[in-house]
Amino acid sequence: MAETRRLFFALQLPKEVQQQIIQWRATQFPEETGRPVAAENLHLTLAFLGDISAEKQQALSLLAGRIRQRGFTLTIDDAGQWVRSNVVWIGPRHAPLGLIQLANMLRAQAARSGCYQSPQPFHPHITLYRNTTRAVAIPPPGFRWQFKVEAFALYESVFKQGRTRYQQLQSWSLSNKEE
Ligand code: 2AM
Repeated sequence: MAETRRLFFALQLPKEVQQQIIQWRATQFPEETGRPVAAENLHLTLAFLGDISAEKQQALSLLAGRIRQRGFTLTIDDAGQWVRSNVVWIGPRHAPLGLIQLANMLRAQAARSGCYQSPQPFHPHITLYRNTTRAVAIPPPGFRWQFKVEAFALYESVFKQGRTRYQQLQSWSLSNKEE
């Protein structure tokens, strides 16, 4: 069988925002909340591709490189828990149009290339904890991180020595002018 890799398109968070989020997380949630996602793994998924071949990866990279879109500002000011997938997340209360357009484009390209896409609407989020088996108290509104998004990237999910790491394989700039 041809070798496959587990891939997804995502936005990387600025390093300082990753650090601020994990510091805030430590003050807001008790230790038993779940399995915390490591700072360097915090990201916002745009389109999940699943386990795909090198050929399909190449085709999807080519299509991603043809996307012409301006950058946008992202504000992270919402949080919640999904009981079905056992995660606690943060995300934007109002997703910018640029984010929705980018994710929809990548998801449509993925679907046309045969990568299953969930029929659920895109809900932009950054997973903070996994394996949250109990109800978690969500911090009240008031927290906020804001940053410019000027690129998106293709990541591989690598599981090694009991740990998952998201490795950036390729990235594309969004045009400099903000929308
Ligand atoms: P999650 O954080 O909500 O679990 C790498 O695994 C990234 O792809 C994560 O952001 C994860 O989202 C997302 N992901 C994993 N499996 C997925 C699936 N079946 N459908 C959509 N996104 C998925």
